[in-house]
Parts: sequence; C-alpha cells; structure tokens
Amino acid sequence: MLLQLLVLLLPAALGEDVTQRQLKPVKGVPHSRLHLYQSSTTDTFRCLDGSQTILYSQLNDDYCDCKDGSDEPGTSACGNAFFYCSNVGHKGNFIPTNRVNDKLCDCCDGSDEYDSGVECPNICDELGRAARIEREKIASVARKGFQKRQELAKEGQALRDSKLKDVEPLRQERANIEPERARLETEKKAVEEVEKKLQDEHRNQWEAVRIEKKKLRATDWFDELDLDKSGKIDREELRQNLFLDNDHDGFVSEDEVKSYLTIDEADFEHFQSSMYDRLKEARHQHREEMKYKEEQEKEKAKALENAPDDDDLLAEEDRHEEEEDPEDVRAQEDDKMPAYPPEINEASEKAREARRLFDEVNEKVQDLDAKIREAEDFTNSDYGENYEWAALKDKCFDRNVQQYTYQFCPFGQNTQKDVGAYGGTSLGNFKNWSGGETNKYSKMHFGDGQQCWNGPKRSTDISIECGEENELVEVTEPAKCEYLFTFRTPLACTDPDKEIVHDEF
Ligand code: MAN
Repeated sequence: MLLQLLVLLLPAALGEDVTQRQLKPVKGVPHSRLHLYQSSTTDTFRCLDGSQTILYSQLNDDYCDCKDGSDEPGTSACGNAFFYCSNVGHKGNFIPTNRVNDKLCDCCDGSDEYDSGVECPNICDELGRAARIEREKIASVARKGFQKRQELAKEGQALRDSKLKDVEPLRQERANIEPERARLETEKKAVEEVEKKLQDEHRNQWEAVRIEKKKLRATDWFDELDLDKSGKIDREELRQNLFLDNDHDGFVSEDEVKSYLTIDEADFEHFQSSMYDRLKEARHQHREEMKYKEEQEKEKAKALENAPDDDDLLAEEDRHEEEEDPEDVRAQEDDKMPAYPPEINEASEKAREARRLFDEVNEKVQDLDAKIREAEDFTNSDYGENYEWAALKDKCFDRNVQQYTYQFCPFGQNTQKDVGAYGGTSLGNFKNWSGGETNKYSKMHFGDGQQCWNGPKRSTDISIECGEENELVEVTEPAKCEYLFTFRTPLACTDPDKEIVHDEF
C-alpha cells in the first residue's frame, strides 16, 4: 500500500513540466498527475504499471481492470487504489478508494461522497485556517528558538576557540615549569633521604642502648630472684615473691608460679626472653592493686569518727604519691627516645623547606594539567553541529513527577530522588547522542546508572524537541528502571522559513 502511494507521488515530487491547465480533469486524480490520464489518439489508456491497455471509456467505470488499480482512482472498484481529495483551502491528501462513496465523509471538501447521497459539508477553509494558525504558532516558536540557538552556537564556538587558543600557552607554561619541578623533586628527595638516614641512625643507637639497659635491669632482677646464686631460678625461689600471690591468701603456691616458669629452672637467657616482661607486668599489677586497697581503707577510716585528722591524712597521701615503682620509672625513661639533636632538627627543617618549595611548583603543574585536561575534554566532546550544546554543559533541569524529582544534566548524570531529599538514585551517565544518522542530535542516551533490584542498571533516553526555553517537559518509565525524558530546547529548533513543505493543493 505504502509503496503504491509512493509510486503515485513520485512524478509529482520529480516536478514534471507539463501544461496542466488544459488537461481534462479525472475524478480522484491530482492536478499534477492528470497528464498520465489524458486520452491517447487511439482512445485507450495504458495502466500505470504498464500491465495492460484498456479503452479510455473504461477509466472510472466502477470496474477494476488494471492490476495496480490505476484505472479506478475515483471509484471504490479496486482495493488497491487511492483517491485524491483536493481539499482546496486546506491540505490535499490521498485516501484509499474503498472509502469513496461509503457514506462517511473523509475529505474535508466532501469530494469522496459525490455519489452516495450523503451531503458532506466543505469544512476545508475552517480546518485550513486552524491548521495555519497552529503551524504559525509552531513556526513562531521555532523562529525564536532558532534565533537563540544561533546565539548559543556562537557562544559555544567562541568557548571552543578560546579553549583551543588557551591550551597551547598552558602546555607551554607547563613545559617551562617542568624542569624546575623535576629539579626541586630531586632536591627534596635528597634532603629527605639525609633526614631519614640521620633519624634512623639516632633511633637505632637509642634502640641498642635501650636493649642494653633492659638487659642490665633483667640481670639485676635475675640476681635478686636467684636466692642461692646458682645461676638458675627455680619455682621455690620464685615462690618467695609475694606479688605472685594472685589469690591474696598470703602465700605463693606452686600453681601460682607455674605459668611464669614452665620449665624446672630458668637460666638468664630463658628468664630474659620468656619471663622478664611477664613478671614485670605481674609486679606492676600487684603494686597497683595494693595502692587501690590502701586508698579504700583510707576512705573507710575517714568515714569513722576517730579518723586521723586531715593533716595526717594528707601527709600519708603525699607519701604514697611519691611511691612510684623505681623499676617502672627506669623502664619508662629508657623506653622514651631522647629528643633529636640539633643537626637532625636542622636536616628536618631543610627537608620541610624543600618539600614546601616542591609542593608549591607541583601544585602549579597540577593546576595546569587540570586546565589542559578540561580544554582537551571540551574540544574532544560532541557539542552538536555548531557547538551550541556547550551552553548546557554544566546545567541541570528538574521536573517533579509524583513523589520524585527527576534531574536531567546533559553530559552529566541524571538522577531520581524523593521530593525535597538530598542525593538520589543515579539514572545513568551521558553515553552518546542516539538520534541515528539522520537526526543524531534529537536523542541522547544515558547508561550505567544504579542497579535496579532484580533488574538492569538504570538508564535514560532523552527525546529532544524544539522549544523556546530549556525545559524538561515529561518523564516516564516505560519499562522498569528504563526512563524516558522529553526535553524542549531552542537547541533543537531549525529555521522554519527554510523548511520546504511539499503540499499537494
Ligand atoms: C525505585 C525507583 C523506581 C523503580 C524501582 C525499581 O522505586 O527507582 O523508578 O521502578 O525502584 O525497583
């Protein structure tokens, strides 16, 4: 059917040069095609598909002769022919011939019901007027939009030109700074190495001394614990130390020392490596407990009437505060690394200064890199035929639909969030223009949004229409987690005065 309609229209579209004014009218045939229907010298008509030749009088005789139906354009005899309504005052159009004289008005001029007894009023003027007003409205929007589009295109191009222009000096500046940055980096590394080396040496020296001191303390204690001076400590000797009396029964049992001395007797090596730290901890613990107990007792005494007077109590408290475990104090002091000597502080100061100088230049380079990258990204992006879309690069447009606010950010990320909420669900990032070869900039595709529960990653397709202002006019979700936005923008307006309308009047 469609193919046939195309065959019918083709000669008109090709613009045939014929002196149509003198042509004899044929019902259902437009003026532009009448030349195909004029009688030949032999009074015959050749079907338009060339399939056969019939008598001229057989045209529109309500009997279908031609396979393509071309002999019956004005009757309903052929199922595959088309009747042309001229619709003067409105828009001419073809209707299938089976609608001719079917008692229903199809053409606005009523010409399809010429023999059915049905009176169809001619409403073409009325329709034509309304259509012209509507067309003019659309054209007026397009005209204004197109004007804006041209201005935005100019801005976009200027932006692109300036990015292109700026990028070379930026690259140049970066190249100029780079040797300085490299030199400062090498210098920074060198002084940092010196600083680290000196600090390591200092720490290692202190570490060696610390280990030695600890060994001395362990030796002293070992000698104290080794009551019979046999060079070994056995359980019996260990049991003489009341701080191991875990259950506070005033007596250190075999069991209470067992976990500290797991072998029969310990020589100094074993004592140092496996017992010293744990015994020290136990002794510290014991002292803390004793201190706490004493304080409790003092509290109790204070509460009693015959409590010692305040002066006595204070004196006692002072005494206890001074009572620090001397072993602990020594250990704490040895565990604290002595402050760095001035030459190391000097090296650190140098390293700090070198870092500061390097960071200063490095920040400049990073800043330049960011600007160069931004310019490159801009010039590599597709902002439309004339860069007009660059104007919307960092803009977003909202629309509330039911409980959600939808946001469309051309070249960015689309979101869906509850009205009034922060954040939101990603409906995808800009992927590409998707209007196809003929109308590339009429659609956009956004993908890789937030995964849909039991479904695909969310995505959005944007349908772009001409409008006077930028506006997100419609949001739907035709399939679960697949969204469709309609966006109106001057950027999609074409010049209405340049559009050629092929109307058949
Ligand atoms: C949320 C919204 C809806 C979507 C469902 C899918 O409620 O993102 O648009 O259809 O999740 O589970």
